[in-house]
Amino acid sequence: MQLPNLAPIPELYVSYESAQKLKVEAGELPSWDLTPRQICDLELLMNGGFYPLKGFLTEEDYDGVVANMRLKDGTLWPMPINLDVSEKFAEAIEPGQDIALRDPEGVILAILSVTDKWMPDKTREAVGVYGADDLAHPAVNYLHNTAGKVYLGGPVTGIQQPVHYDFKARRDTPNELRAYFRKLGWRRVVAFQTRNPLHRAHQELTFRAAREAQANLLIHPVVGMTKPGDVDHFTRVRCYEAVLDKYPSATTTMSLLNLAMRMAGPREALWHSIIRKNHGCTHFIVGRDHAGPGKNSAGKDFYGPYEAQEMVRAHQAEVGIEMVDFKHMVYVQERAQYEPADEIEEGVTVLNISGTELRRRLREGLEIPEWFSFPEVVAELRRTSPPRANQGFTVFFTGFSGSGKSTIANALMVKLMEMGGRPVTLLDGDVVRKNLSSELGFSKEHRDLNIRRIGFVASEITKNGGIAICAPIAPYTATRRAVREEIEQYGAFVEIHVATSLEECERRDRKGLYKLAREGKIKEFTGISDPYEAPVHPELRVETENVDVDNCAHQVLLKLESMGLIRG
Ligand code: PPS
Repeated sequence: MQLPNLAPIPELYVSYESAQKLKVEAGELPSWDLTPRQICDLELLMNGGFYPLKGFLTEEDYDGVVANMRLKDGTLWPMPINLDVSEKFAEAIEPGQDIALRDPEGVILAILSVTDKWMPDKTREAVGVYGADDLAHPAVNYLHNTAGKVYLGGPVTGIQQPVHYDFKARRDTPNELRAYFRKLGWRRVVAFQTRNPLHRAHQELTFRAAREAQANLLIHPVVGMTKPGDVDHFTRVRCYEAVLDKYPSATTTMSLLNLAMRMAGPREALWHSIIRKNHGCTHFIVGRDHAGPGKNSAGKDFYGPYEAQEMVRAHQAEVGIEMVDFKHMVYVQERAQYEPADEIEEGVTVLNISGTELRRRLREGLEIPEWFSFPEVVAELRRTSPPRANQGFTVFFTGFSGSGKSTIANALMVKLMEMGGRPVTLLDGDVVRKNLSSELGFSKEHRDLNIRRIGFVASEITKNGGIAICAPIAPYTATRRAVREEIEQYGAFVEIHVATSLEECERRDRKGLYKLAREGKIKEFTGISDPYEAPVHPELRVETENVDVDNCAHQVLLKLESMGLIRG
């Protein structure tokens, strides 16, 4: 293998003087407020992390990437990097025009010279890039439910780096890392990509990988966007810092990568290896199920366990980085050390704690042994993930108008308040519409906005350790799912389908609304003239016909207890 070329990699930034001038001129341009994912992509485009890309993909490059991982000129590039925008914004934009790209505070980071504007076929993108058009894949879900409908492509002129206030000293551009390696004389560097806290097994496998490659080690965790539900990056970086002390500082360093992951398995592994090559690394560790998105909607893995390794191995020469395969390490009790699972003889006692088991132990406040992790890491994780019974959570009722949601939610609130311990807030459909959403009607757009607002408030309550009880109709699956994802970053989301049939709700007609809806006096009425998508897998379904309210609320309490959210 060739020694690395650690010369600076091309960046897309203009000089300081030009940037000042451009910033003033760009004030006149139409401007696009970047989404969190786009900010990550833009940062790596501008600093050379995505070299050789010079901007957001054009339509031809995008087509090539989706179909066969190649840009129009044949360069290997596995991941579409697009500027997705709303149809409304795109209406006023034509190829040939420049637009200013701004961060959420309105700071202009770059100018995009639009050469292409098109409506992508998202199903084709999902199948081509992620392997299936299945919403259980987080990136496919993002593609359909978060990303804008129109893509803009063209070269980017970088004005300034996105601003980070956290862990500044730990963030490096590709050129900063290249310069660091040059300075220390590190000619061989093996990169370890991670989105999880590091435990003893990781330390052992990275040691071994570095030894095998006779290389220095770069711990290169992703702090941009990872898989929904992952440990937040603040906690992780504190954990990494604790573990870093266990490595020899002469041969190991750590740097944070502001990448927005897609969880695209094999394609993602290849993309990661190109990014590491750009950061001056010569070797890259790829494990079993690298960047795996979990199970598909049929309960099967999206990718085979070794597909990512096969993909990187097949392209390593072209990329110019060597793959080091990540051994699955297990603890051998008799020898009190970690060893690769495939090298262990029969008859010895092998110990292992899976990610799921670790989360369970944290959730339930159970012991996490020292052979598994470092006490500093465990203490840090416990600080952020107190046992479930002390965490905030959201109970989200959904069902037809008049199904009994509000009544059960009220009873539940009183019961939880009687138990004490955490503040309880009820976000009832009717009450929310009088306050938070008073200007909204019942179109799909307005209902979604209403539910998103409820979700936002509930996620804040959950994050801060309270209990949020929501009781809107929430007729759309995708919106409920988006709210679930937002809340699950901070605590449990317990969806309760109040499954009273439409006939029963109409028979009860407690507010007289069904009659009016039948007469056409209320338009877009759920169940009568507007859809209701019943949840397929709610945490609990309650029937209210022939069951009293107290009993329904009690069923919810039992569910919360079985999930460890309240103590019995
Ligand atoms: S949604 O779809 O989740 O945004 O609806 P939500 O905020 O829960 O509001 C539902 C309450 O508004 C009253 N109402 C209607 N419901 C459904 N469709 C139409 N067109 C409509 N117009 C008014 C109704 O009283 C609902 O209250 P609940 O408590 O569900 O009976």
